[in-house]
Amino acid sequence: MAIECQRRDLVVATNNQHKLQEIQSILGPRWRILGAQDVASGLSWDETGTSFLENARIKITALRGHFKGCILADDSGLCVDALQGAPGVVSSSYGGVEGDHSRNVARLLADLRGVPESLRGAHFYCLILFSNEKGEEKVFEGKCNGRILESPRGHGGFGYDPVFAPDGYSISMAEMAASDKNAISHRGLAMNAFKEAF
Ligand code: ITT
Repeated sequence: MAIECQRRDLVVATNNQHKLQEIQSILGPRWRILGAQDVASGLSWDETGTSFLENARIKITALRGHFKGCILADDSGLCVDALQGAPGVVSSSYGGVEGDHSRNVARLLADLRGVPESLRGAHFYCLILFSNEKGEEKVFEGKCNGRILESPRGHGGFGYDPVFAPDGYSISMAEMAASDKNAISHRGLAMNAFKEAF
């Protein structure tokens, strides 16, 4: 499918401000990134899908009734080997409260208490679903391998960044400069594939 989009406005179907900032910084000034609240104040959706793709489609569908142009949805999460891929698609509510990053991290560390470093492998995964004004879709993916630390480190990024050390690094993602995170992150890789498609 040849992707066509006449405008440089891109609405991202997210209510996560950190994601919006990362996406704006990865795509650069050629694009004006708007969030869900910019086109449909108060809009929310239930992420009831059993896969990243299903959840991304739920986000696009929720926004499509409010915006006819190009929409992009990011569904992402952390998959931990020792937890058989959990929290995965429920990463944002793992600690019991949707979007509460501190609770999510606390539950993850509790689940992994006593698990040695060699068994703390994990990866971040990001699926980007793009829908143009004709409703044509394309998927982009990115993955970042690493391991879960014993305790939180750093204040950058969001979500599980303070407890995730990417492969080849001794620091957490929350200790990295934003540009360094974007160069290796699941979202950075997926968004760069998206960028190349235009
Ligand atoms: P939207 O649904 O509004 O986009 P969300 O934060 O709920 O925002 P997801 O449903 O995609 O987004 O859930 C992703 C969760 O995975 C997110 O809340 C974090 O807990 C975690 N996550 C995703 N990308 C991350 C990153 O780059 N660094 C740290 N944690 C991340």
